Amino acid sequence: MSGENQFVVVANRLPVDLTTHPDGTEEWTPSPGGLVAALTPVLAKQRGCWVGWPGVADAAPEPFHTDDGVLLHPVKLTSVDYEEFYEGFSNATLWPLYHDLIVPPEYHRDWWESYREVNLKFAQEVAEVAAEGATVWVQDYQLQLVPGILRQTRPDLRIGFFLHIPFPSPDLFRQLPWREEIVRGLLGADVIGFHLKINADNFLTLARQVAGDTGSHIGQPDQLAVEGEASMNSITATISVPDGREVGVAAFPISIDTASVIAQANNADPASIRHSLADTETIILGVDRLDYTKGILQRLLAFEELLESGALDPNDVVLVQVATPSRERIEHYRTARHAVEQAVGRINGRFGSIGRPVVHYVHRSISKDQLMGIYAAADVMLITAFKDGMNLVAKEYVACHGDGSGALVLSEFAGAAVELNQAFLCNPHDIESIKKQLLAAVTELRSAPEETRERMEAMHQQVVEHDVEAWAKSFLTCLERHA
Ligand code: ADQ
Repeated sequence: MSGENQFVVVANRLPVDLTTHPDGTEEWTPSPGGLVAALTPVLAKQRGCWVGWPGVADAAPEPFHTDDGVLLHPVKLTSVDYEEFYEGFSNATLWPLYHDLIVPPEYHRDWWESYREVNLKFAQEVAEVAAEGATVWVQDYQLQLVPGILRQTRPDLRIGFFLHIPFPSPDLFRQLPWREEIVRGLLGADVIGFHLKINADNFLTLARQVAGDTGSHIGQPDQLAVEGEASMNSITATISVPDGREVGVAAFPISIDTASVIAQANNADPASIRHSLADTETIILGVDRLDYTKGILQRLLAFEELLESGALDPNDVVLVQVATPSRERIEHYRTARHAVEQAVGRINGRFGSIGRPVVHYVHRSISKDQLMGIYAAADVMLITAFKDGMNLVAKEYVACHGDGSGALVLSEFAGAAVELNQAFLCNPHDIESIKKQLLAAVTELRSAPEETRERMEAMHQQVVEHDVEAWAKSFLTCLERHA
């Protein structure tokens, strides 16, 4: 069983969602999130095949080509798959576990069974479309068993795996009742990539524990042997597995399509956005999927306290919060949204005036052009994620400020803080730290703009030199050399 495609990406979601309108007509719209933003330009360049779910349960559209020449190959998920595999095991078990238990993960055997079955389904679809000897790049936490299944069914393939979210410390990961199966699934790949060295180190430590190399042995002795230390963009650490392969493990920090973000920002009209915000002196911006990991409430509370104490004047600051709807049927997401919307209402009630809210809240997806315009108009980007694999929003913002304008307040716990370390770094678990760094950014912009300019120029240079094409090339070159 093999197909014709030499390069296949498999991800939970296709880069487009199938939307059915009330009159029954169907339309494909871009799907949200960082993985799609990063991989779309890579696939277009390779003219590859993208295997993924079309965003609605029980739909099985035919494969088709995009305008960029990418073949989209939809995988059908039933509504039970959606509940148990997607909302359940992926987003209520793995997501909180991998984000350091910001909310408690739930462990249910039914969800695990569904995760296994759906991973099998994805692997079967890949096996059908991938040519003999093709390169298959498996994406993210929803599909961690796919490398292992493909290794069994299609040993001819070259298999890479990339995790877009953090990999937790082994002490947390060990909570997972199906920890050994997940590790074995990942070890089906030739190369396993993470954003940061710390994530790769966590995985290597875990593999040592599975192998029984340490005091805290977690499974059957598995004839694994771990060699070397993880590094960035090259394979210097390997895990020997029982079938004789050496699996490479490394960090590959993801990035954005910097040139196209810059082009979109250059076409934007930030003056008209500023004007629609009453030409307020300082525009502060938040852009996130509405997810409890992103710390949106904490940022609103910090802003509120700065208004309350008089450190910020509601006449010359405004906070724009774009919060894209996400995973809305999961309880912790509904609770997070409720808390955010309550805070927005309260802050506007306390500090806004008629026709002049102090917080502008948008709870929907907006076009990339609009988003780039808002980035370009914003004076301060405020990112307060409790934990984030990378955070592409931070990189998009600095890409839009090649003129050195603007300031970035960035959580220490976002992967992006490793590369964008000239930002005003804050601890989102500490409201005083968010307040301090937000105020420092606003004050420096107003009183020492040349210093803010230096920071922004350095960060802009970083994203110009390290774009998503470089990221993909780095991963795929390692995969080619190592497999
Ligand atoms: P996400 O958690 O989705 O990604 P992020 O990296 O910030 O987070 O990417 C969000 C993307 O969605 C950005 O490209 C942004 O422009 C876009 N976006 C957000 N709100 C939008 C809106 N309202 N309208 C249109 N577009 C919007 C996951 C991980 C991250 C990791 C990425 C990539 O959680 O840590 O950086 O994958 O690996």
